[in-house]
Amino acid sequence: MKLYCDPISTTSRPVMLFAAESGIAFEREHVDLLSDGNLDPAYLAINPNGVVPFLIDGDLAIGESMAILTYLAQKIGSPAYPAALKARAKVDEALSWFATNLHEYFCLFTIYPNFGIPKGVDPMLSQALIAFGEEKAPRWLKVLDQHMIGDKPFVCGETISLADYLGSAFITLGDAAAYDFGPYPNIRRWIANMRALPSWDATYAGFNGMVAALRSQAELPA
Ligand SMILES: N[C@@H](CCC(=O)N[C@@H](CS)C(=O)NCC(=O)O)C(=O)O
Repeated sequence: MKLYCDPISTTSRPVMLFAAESGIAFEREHVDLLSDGNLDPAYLAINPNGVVPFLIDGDLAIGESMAILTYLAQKIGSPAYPAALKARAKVDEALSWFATNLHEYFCLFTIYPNFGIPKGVDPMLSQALIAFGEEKAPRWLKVLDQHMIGDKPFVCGETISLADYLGSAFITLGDAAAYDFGPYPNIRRWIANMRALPSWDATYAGFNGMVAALRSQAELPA
């Protein structure tokens, strides 16, 4: 298997972390987003979307972090994607929620525009998006904190699921903008559980380096 990815990519890290925690071995091909490696014609020939992650497994070529996660989990029979119908439906629900409601309002509106993403966005529009996100994201963060996590260690219960791998990458993106998770104690406890995973530090090292650089540029607290 070959995984095209970049550790600074928020959708690559869940796949990299899940694979590392599950003992899934693959050849890792670094697609350097900072130098537009995703737009290199050689990579576009593999994945015309020009985004990461992207997985090749024999005759299967597949993108989309959620699809890659569920494929890998089913391939190895991982308990992180439970076989029981109703338990699996709850993991699917949380995956979809993270990839839509949370990703849009928190990542796309609140955090990314701080760093000129999407590329070429007008700075005035960025400021408007950030203001909109800061007003609206708490609605979803409250649901995550109080209802989805509540007093449980993980989003879908007592044990880790694919939703935790995906969701924690979106939430920790907030580190790049020093987002204040003070009002969300259950989110903070959950993220601490995720950070305690044996493969977290190695998987997140590239991202943490980028966060430190962004914070010093923006003169945010370390
Ligand atoms: N829905 C896709 C999104 C993939 C995606 O947009 N990845 C970003 C990095 S987090 C990327 O490669 N961006 C490059 C670009 O948009 O040019 C997934 O979940 O895998």
